[in-house]
Amino acid sequence: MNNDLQQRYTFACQLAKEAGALAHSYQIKLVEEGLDIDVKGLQDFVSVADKETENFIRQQLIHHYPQDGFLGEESGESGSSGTGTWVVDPIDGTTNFLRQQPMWCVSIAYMVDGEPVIGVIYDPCHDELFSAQAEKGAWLNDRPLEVNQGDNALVGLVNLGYSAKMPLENYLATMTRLLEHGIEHRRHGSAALGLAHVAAGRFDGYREDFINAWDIMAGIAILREAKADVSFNHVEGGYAIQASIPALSDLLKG
Ligand code: LIP
Repeated sequence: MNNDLQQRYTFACQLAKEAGALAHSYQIKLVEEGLDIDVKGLQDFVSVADKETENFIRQQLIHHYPQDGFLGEESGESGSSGTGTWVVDPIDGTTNFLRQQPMWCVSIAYMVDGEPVIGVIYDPCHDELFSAQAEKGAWLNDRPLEVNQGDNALVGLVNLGYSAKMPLENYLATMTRLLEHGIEHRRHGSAALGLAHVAAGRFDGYREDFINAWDIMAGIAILREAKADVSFNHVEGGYAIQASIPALSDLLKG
């Protein structure tokens, strides 16, 4: 299985970059030609770019790994998960993408027995590939990643996500608690990229109280290999996620 996992990891890294180039080409066309956009819900959009990028990823995976299952944000579940399941968000940070902003990425995870064992997050706007394979370390392009293991976060900066599916009070309480402890926050609108940036040391933590599997599973695989504190649990219809340097875990959790 390890050899198969290594082959899947190498394949997923290349696939994420190809899919990222395709999505980026749509974003460039967006400026000149516009895109058909559907509204899935409050602040929840999907465009032909999301659908075509996910279709490209799914077709490549079905061709090379027909025995694997697939779960994508736009097309749902397909195939059997006898060996494992690919979990894909073709464009995470869709709202940013559609407003021609750079904070978006392609997120591809491979899960076995309910656990992410491969995580690949590609940011085409900065040509940054965040990746990990279980027990093989986390990487940003060719640089190994490990989060700050110290017990004093010199300058605390966290990235928060918000979903209208959770009470606004929870989000406001988290922001208030952090600010009262002198911890600054940002909100970029891409969970996958936010999680990858924690692994890269650009943030000390990420928290979102309602999120989907395709937004977080690649980031969880990467953060575990980067020795972050990672916790995620089922909530009705999705997950809650928190990941941070050890020094911030308790404060971020509240
Ligand atoms: C987004 C997440 C973000 C969340 C947004 C949205 P999408 O994913 O990455 O963290 O707050 O509501 O779910 O829709 O851009 O793939």
